[in-house]
Amino acid sequence: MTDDDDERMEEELRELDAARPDRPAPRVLPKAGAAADAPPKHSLLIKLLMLGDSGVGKTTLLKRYAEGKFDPMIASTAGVAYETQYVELEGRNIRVDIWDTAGQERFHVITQAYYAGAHGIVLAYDASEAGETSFNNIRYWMNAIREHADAHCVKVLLGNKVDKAPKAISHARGKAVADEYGVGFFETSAKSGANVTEAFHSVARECVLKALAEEGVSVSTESDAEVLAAAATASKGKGKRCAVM
Ligand SMILES: Nc1nc2c(ncn2[C@@H]2O[C@H](COP(=O)(O)OP(=O)(O)O)[C@@H](O)[C@H]2O)c(=O)[nH]1
Ligand SMILES: [Mg+2]
Repeated sequence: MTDDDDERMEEELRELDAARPDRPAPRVLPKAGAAADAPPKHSLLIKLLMLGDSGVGKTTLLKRYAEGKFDPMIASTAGVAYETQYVELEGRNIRVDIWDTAGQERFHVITQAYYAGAHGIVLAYDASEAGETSFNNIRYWMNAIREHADAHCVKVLLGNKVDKAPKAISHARGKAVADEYGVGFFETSAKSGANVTEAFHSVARECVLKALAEEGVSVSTESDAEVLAAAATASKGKGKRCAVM
């Protein structure tokens, strides 16, 4: 790397730093149809984080989830740093804030502040032919998560761009890595929309169940009860990881 490269990188990092989640959150505009200045009431706030190599489709996935559309021009824009969704999960109105790494991942220098307070992490790789490196880097990201994020943070692995042929990373390979790390796994396409909502809701729901377990709220179905019991055991003696409001 030349001094020029160093300077350019530092400059770019300074700009990217402005989008860090520990900065005051930008005002969230109400979705179409919602009354201005009246965002839906929520009883739980969940913070999710998008991680993975540059180009795997994090920003596009977030756009697809939050706005229901595929925007092929997204890479040429500054990107979205933050999206808010209001969803009903487990009978509660949940506010889900999703932070996008907005370029930092190119330098693999995502700061600890970025991970701080995240209840859930959506880690993505590109399952198409161009994505082999992003798949191999899952280990790098898992190590970074172990180092910087809360130990009980919920994680989900996404093999994205499954619409794109030829596919290079099979479902079995993706699932094997997810199982190795004990995290959920979805094959997604931000282009077709396949599994995108399911993936985000799965991680958000697990965060909600953990939060409710910490509140001591009981739930009805057996599988929920199991998740709650596991979450309660895991969280014994730990601080709250979901803001209960
Ligand atoms: N075919 C296909 N292209 C995608 C998909 N998701 C993202 N892309 C494209 O991949 C490129 C990188 O996406 P972007 O969201 O900027 O990736 P990021 O760097 O991880 O945020 C863009 O050209 C997207 O249009 C997908 O599911 N299928
Ligand atoms: Mg991006």
